[in-house]
Amino acid sequence: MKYTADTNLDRRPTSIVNKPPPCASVKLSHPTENVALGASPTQSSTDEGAAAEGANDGNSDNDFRHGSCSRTRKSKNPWWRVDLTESFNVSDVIITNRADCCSDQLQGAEIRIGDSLENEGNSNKLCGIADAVFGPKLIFICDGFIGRYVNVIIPGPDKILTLCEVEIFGSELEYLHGKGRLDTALMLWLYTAPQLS
Ligand SMILES: [Ca+2]
Repeated sequence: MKYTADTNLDRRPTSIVNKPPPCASVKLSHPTENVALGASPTQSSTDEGAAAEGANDGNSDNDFRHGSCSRTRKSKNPWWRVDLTESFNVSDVIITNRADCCSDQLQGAEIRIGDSLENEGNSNKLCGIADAVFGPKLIFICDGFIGRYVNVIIPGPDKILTLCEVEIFGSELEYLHGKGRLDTALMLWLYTAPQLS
């Protein structure tokens, strides 16, 4: 299983970022950034006006009453999905659970990642299951998962899916296999090449 309960709320590593040299006019994107920000979300139903957008609005306020969480109606197999518009190499997914009450409702939530919309994306590859919800944040390590769609689903009847934030860290495939590598090589050359007079 690739799920861990949260321990460090500010755990995003920064050491993996290759800080661009000051000479660079070449833009090198952060190899892992929250790609859920600005992406288009949807969910199986909406309860209490808590739209899908609450789960990726960049606000991790975990008090549902403050209006920055998504929530479905009590239903069978409720799900939330975000469309990243292109496939990303996902490294990890961090869910902020609601903390004002009902945190255990997230028990059994699954993270699924892939490029298919079959079964609303809920049949895509399984990254992890929240089978022990006891922290304010749930961290799913999904290294090696590639997909355009990231789903959170709670299988079973009479479930409510509330998500105060879903952060998805990953990098463009282009970065790994093409442009990014070229940019890096160019930057290194610019940084290390002798000054031309
Ligand atoms: Ca939010």
